[in-house]
Amino acid sequence: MTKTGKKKIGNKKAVGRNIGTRKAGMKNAAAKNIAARKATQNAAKSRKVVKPSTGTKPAAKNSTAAKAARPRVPPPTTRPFGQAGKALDGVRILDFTHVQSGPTCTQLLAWFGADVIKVERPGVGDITRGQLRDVPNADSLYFTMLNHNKRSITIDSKHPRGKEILDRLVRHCDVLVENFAPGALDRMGLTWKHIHKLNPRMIVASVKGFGPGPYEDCKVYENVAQCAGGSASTTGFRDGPPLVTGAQIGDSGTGIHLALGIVCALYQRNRSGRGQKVLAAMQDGVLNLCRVKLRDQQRLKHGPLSEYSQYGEGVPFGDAVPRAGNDSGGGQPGWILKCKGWESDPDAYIYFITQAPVWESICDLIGRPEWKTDPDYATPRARLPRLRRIFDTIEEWTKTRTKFEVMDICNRVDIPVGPILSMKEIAEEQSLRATGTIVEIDHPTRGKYLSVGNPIKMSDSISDVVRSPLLGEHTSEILGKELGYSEMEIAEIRASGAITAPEKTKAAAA
Ligand code: CAO
Repeated sequence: MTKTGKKKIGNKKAVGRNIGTRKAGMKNAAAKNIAARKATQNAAKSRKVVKPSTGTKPAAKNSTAAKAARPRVPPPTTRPFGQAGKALDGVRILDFTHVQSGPTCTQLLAWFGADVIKVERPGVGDITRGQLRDVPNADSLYFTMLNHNKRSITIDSKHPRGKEILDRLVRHCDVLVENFAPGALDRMGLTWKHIHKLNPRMIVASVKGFGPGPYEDCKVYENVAQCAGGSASTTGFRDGPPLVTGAQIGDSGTGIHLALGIVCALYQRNRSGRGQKVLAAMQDGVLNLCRVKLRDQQRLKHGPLSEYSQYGEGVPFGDAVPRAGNDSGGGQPGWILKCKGWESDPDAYIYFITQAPVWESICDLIGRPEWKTDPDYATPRARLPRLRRIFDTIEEWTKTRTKFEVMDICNRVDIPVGPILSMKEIAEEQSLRATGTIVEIDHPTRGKYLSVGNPIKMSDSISDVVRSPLLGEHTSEILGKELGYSEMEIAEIRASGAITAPEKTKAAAA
């Protein structure tokens, strides 16, 4: 516990948690959440508008000139916190995405209030609906967790009437988002030229595996991108093979990049009136997230990378950035250390950073006060060749405490540490529930499940998580209400096979 009685996770950040005191953690976190919301509300109420200086004598109060000079800033909303509408209200997305990268992007936009219309192949839908299924005949978690807050319409994009509906949707929407294999959108007839002719304001946003170049025609999945973007070669241990990471930096990471590109294109459209193409290549997205390793690649020319533990171990560097195990990516050495129970619990570990400003506290904590003045240990530079010995010594101490005890003790004296939380622990973490980062969703065919809510919190655009749509759930609604087809026309379209599964697909799916 801290002096104020709040539990902390990570340096300085107060977040309720800890298996043993989970309920208290939840109460603290929930109370904190409510208090933060109230504080923001009050701040909004008392916010003063600073008038720009005109350089002339201020006009008399309440004069017509003074009123005209007042900047037109809407008053703070009187609606309940976060209910003043959503950031992307009014933006319509024609969502042609599938699998993970594209759906991550459109789900984010939907959380911010965009109307996302997901187009799916009749009878089949996004392939992930049926992949990694845990509940028979229900949409998989793979699908449901990536497609919240969207509507689903089924359209055969290669059927003449399907093409006609798509043309109407292009006219109706602001953004088309897709992550098909290269060339697939063009083969559907939805070339940039065709789209731009129908709707010059439309933004066409794509995820592809690679940008223009030798690999531009390749199909790409997550791990291919992690390897081609430089992540795998720099992940893992020096004496082992390259490793991919569990964080989906290729798929979800690129989806997030694309979402930013779309919002920027919408902003630019306000000035230019035109749509534009937005491309996020997975290789580029991964590399962007690995930029510190390209930094290190260039530093190599000027000498060994002294913060990598191989430096202290006397292992020479080659001509490319090596895998650095659990070395800290920044200038403060860190490592993963065993905690009490590590023999049976694969996650009884903690990340421990020997941050220079708190070195003396670390020495006291681990019973090595003499290291505070010993010239071999007293300075960061002196410690670099001795990191292995230092971490082994710290580990002797961490092994006597649980990871949560280590965290509590270290945070009291500002030592940055992080427990290795299992997915089970995260799923049970009440403070994440209180902030809406972990949410429980009810689904008509699969029942209740946990999902990750919007990790980006905005005070005026709260993201409620709405269950993912069933395949084609909104087909009639979109055709009728959005696109203006009459009931008779919808019946004709249905009979044409443009929005329904061909008989053989139905039979195969059954
Ligand atoms: N009606 C009719 N046809 C449809 C349709 C619809 N509503 N929706 C899709 N299709 C068709 C496409 O037109 C395409 O047909 P053609 O090949 O005849 O043009 C076909 O379905 C398959 O599209 P695809 O090639 O994109 O799909 P795939 O399963 O073969 O490949 C993937 C999947 C992900 C490798 C590929 O889409 C890709 O490389 N995408 C770009 C990179 C990316 O986003 N990767 C991340 C995926 S998440 O891990």
